[in-house]
Amino acid sequence: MLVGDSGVGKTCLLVRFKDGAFLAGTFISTVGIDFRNKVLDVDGTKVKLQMWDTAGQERFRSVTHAYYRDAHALLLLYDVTNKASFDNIQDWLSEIQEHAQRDVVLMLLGNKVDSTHEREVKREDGEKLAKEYGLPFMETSAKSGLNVDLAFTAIAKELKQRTTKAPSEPRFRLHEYVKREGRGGSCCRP
Ligand SMILES: Nc1nc2c(ncn2[C@@H]2O[C@H](COP(=O)(O)OP(=O)(O)OP(=O)(O)O)[C@@H](O)[C@H]2O)c(=O)[nH]1
Ligand SMILES: [Mg+2]
Repeated sequence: MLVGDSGVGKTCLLVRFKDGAFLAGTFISTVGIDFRNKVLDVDGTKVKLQMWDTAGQERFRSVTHAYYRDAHALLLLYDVTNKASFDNIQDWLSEIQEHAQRDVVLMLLGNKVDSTHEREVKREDGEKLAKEYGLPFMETSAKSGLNVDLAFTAIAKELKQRTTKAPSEPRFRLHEYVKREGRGGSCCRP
């Protein structure tokens, strides 16, 4: 399930992952909740992801609350070109704490990193917040596709191992995977 302020790019991120395209043009705000499916091959096993795209607008909050309880994973988004969406992450985390399962897989994403000139939230600030709450974190772009497949694949891997892992298999480590595979880091990747 994707959550976060209206306009941060939840629908675009999902469309990028599902169809490999970017919805340019006018912004059509999601009403209530939309469902999309995609079957992924995760290490040789087919995993069907049912993805719930929620409306960020306040007036739909009571509709979306009802879905938290059934979500196995949450992608919490902010927009790196909109400081307010980042400041609201704490409120979203409270919502999640109140409505979601305690063991829900949670990941923080800073979207729209392609808009370098309009950036208002530094990568380090995202990292710091994620660390504070113990969340895996990545910066993404629905426009360029940066880290989009990776975010969903990481979630799929984590969910798959939660349901099917044999005791002899090495444990999948979501934090480390995201850190290792994520692009656009301060280290050596472009
Ligand atoms: N530059 C850039 N623009 C983006 C990106 N992702 C989304 N946008 C733009 O941001 C606007 C909002 O995107 P949506 O995906 O519809 O936002 P949302 O989070 O689904 O909003 P709600 O449905 O209202 O909650 C659109 O005009 C998109 O074109 C991105 O990665 N880069
Ligand atoms: Mg939307």
